[in-house]
Amino acid sequence: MNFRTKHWRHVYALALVTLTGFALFLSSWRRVVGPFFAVVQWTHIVGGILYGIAIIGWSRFFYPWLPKKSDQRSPAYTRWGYFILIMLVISGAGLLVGPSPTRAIATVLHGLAAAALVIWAVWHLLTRLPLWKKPTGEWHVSRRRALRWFIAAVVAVPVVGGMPTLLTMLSGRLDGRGRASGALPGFVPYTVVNGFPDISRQHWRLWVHGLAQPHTFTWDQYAALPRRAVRIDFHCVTGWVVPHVEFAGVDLLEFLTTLGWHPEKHPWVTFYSGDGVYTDTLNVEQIRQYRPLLADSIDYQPLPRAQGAPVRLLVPHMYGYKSVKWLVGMAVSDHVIPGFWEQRGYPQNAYLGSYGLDFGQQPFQVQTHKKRGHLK
Ligand SMILES: Nc1nc2c(c(=O)[nH]1)N[C@H]1C(S)=C(S)[C@@H](COP(=O)(O)O)O[C@H]1N2
Ligand SMILES: [Mo]
Repeated sequence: MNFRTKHWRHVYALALVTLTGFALFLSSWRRVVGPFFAVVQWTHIVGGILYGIAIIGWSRFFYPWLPKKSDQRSPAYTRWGYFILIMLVISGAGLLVGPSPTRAIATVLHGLAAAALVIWAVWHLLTRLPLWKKPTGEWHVSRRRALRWFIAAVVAVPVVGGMPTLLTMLSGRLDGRGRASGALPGFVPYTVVNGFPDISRQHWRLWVHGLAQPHTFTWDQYAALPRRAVRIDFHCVTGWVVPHVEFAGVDLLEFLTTLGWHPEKHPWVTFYSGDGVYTDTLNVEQIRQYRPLLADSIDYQPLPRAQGAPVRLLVPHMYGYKSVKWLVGMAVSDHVIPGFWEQRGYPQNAYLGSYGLDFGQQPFQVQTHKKRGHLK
């Protein structure tokens, strides 16, 4: 097969996997993708598997190796490209099927390889630019070439735009000391507003509506409540995992029960973020089964601002989007009020495995360490 055909077929396949990958990782893109999140996720996974089989199993037919005695570029150039792609395929497989610690490592490798691929691809694009000019010196823009550059731009803009988020995630994981954003290593501190709300304990209030009478807690009143800690693996639907992380705070079920909650009358609870936009919901069965926390501490430190300070919700064994950050209020109701991501097509019951991806999950178990309710 001719080199050009092979090359472009390969570029289109790669563009599909790259675009869907960044659409999964970047929350700005996930908002656009909305209800098609699962479609994008499966396109990325199935596409990635087929692509992996093609470049590992049939590399000679599928990967655009340069003709042996090419005078254009040294073969090292294409070998590096091949190496990066293999790393992406292997780490992708680790993300898909591994247990949490494997997935945590795979996240870093997948991110590193993705960053390397973007750098490689940008350099590749730039070094191809002179070909716009014909040897005779006149400009040559065929329709096909214009289309290809258009596709390249469509892929490059979001992908290059997503690099800072990717590099932030990687730097946090690699140096292991957290990042400028203040989040713990391994977490990708998402926000759907511009920046992270800055709510001091002094100014923070937690209101509860829908009960016989409304309640408002100050920090001091909240801090006097009985405490509990839970150790979990924190999963985001996008695939990243932070294994063995301990959150501490106030047990939601005990909290609401003490306030006189009648779940048979008002089985639904809606949680509100101080960012003014983000919400999420749980029902009484979910609260009884998963025992969420009002969490103010993570790995024995006060919750960092980027991760929802002073208090966030933490729903163990459900995907991260259920765990509302900068929690400022909750309301009980007799019907469901779909949360931010639920309005955009995510399942309300987001237990791990909702998307059928968590092959390595342990059976669910509530862990309580009554004495370890660290508060600083
Ligand atoms: N207020 C608010 N809470 C939020 C989000 C958000 O964007 N805004 N993102 C959710 C998602 S999708 C995830 S994965 C986790 C990320 O938690 P982290 O910031 O501790 O990494 O927060 C969840 N809670
Ligand atoms: Mo998430």
